[in-house]
Amino acid sequence: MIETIATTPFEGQRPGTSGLRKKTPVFQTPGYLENFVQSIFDSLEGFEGATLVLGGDGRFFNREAIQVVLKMALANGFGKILVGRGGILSTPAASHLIRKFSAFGGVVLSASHNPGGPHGDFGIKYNSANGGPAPEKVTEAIFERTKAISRYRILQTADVDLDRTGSLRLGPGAVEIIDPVADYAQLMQQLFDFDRIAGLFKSGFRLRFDAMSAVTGPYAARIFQDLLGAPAGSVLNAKPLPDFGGHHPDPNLVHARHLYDLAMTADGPDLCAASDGDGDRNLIIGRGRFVTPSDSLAILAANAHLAPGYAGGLKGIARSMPTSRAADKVAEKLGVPLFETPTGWKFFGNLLDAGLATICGEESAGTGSDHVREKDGLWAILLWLNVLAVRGESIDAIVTKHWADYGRNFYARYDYEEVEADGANALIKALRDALPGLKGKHYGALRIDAADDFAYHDPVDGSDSTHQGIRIHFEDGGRIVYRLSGTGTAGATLRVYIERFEPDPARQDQETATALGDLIGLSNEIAGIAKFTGRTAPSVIT
Ligand code: VG1
Ligand code: CO
Repeated sequence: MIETIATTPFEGQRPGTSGLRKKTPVFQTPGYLENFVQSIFDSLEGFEGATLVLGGDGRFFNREAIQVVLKMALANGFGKILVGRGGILSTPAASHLIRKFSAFGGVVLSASHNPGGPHGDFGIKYNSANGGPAPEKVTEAIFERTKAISRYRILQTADVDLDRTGSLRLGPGAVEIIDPVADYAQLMQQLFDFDRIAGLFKSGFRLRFDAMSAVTGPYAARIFQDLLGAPAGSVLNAKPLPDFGGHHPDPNLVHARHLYDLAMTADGPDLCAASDGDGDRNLIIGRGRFVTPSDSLAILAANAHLAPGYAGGLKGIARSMPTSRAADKVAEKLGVPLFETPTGWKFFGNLLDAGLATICGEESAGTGSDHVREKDGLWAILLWLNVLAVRGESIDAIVTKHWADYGRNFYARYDYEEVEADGANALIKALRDALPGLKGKHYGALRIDAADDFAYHDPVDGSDSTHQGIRIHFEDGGRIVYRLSGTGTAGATLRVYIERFEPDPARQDQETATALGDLIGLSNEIAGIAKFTGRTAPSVIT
């Protein structure tokens, strides 16, 4: 039976960079999840009888939320809900299923790389029929709706057994529970040379992939160990746990430090890798060589043609604005366009749909291609494996050769987490106000060449997104970017992105902190970080 339940709006249900993210107890507030889900459905048109893909990263409250969303989706008129067994779907796998089964869209429950658990974070986002995160036009409509909502619809029925695959009728529609891995694994087999990669493992190549007790475990175990023959033990923490086993599933040098330490030992694995809570990020560390996500994007773009799925070459490369410009050099050499978009995968969707770009990436450990409409952690690792299998060289050798050919973009991101929102907003405002006077200013040997507040004009749908981050360019090719995070759930997080180009191979092996030293100091001076935030050091450097 379909029930209509009266409700009143909750404040602050505005989706950020990637959906709505809040502390778990907020989502557990009666009506909170329901209001947002109803607002999604109220903002969509024409889904009567259509299919909705539904899954999440397995974190605490995932199963309960899955039950609510599927009962609401059926009550609102969807015909069929395709759910990953156990409520599990990685973000890229959900994107693939939406496309493969021509679903109307999908709901992904995840707070990605944020910690889970009763005191951690929870999140939800809507993806459109192309498999990608809903564009700003839709997320803003959802937000408007949350402010006016007065009722939601839900099916009154017993919970569905999420652990048994198969179809069942439920109320006016149907639910189908599917293996979360099978379709995704099949797609990977189409894109990459699995025989060749299996040969690499047979020859003794050693991989350590840490699923961090989050969603990628079942995918990685099936693909790396069962299909490609990597020995048991290659995949660590493979069981998704509601609290991620206490791990913070953010694949960076802080939370995956143990992988870095392992990769830096003389007899360490050839490749250490990890993904995040929902499986869309990737960390790549070769023996003796950490690969920055920006470099990884550039190197994968330069070598993608070595994998069967990209043998025809790339149509274009897209990167988010703060991502280093290493990929620009590759696009230039390949003679393909380079697109610079605001932060967040939703801005790549149009470019991919229109066939303008093939590979996309972000400095935040996100890389992907037109195979889905999300970034894809395991895809990036498989493309690396395919490249390694063909080239027969180490990661270190491939990276250093790439720098010698294209130059090196030294790069670091400084995050000042959970600072007071007022101070952070004031800092950005002060920078914005100072912009007109910055050009031509000298700081020691450095001179500002250009400075602006990044705005993006989407070449496909003509939409404009303004205030996407303060960019300061220096005459020698260096750059500092400032923006506020749109994924946090407490206070504000200031991100400072620092980059310098080094064309001379003799100077490419410096420590990043040394190569960027003067710019790092300057990033404080120009923005008054200590003054506005009270912080003299970042919380995390990646
Ligand atoms: C961060 C990253 C951004 C990424 C987003 C979602 O956003 O900087 O590049 O797309 O997270 O990633 P922000 O607004 O906090 O800087 V995921 O893996 O959390 O869905
Ligand atoms: Co993620």
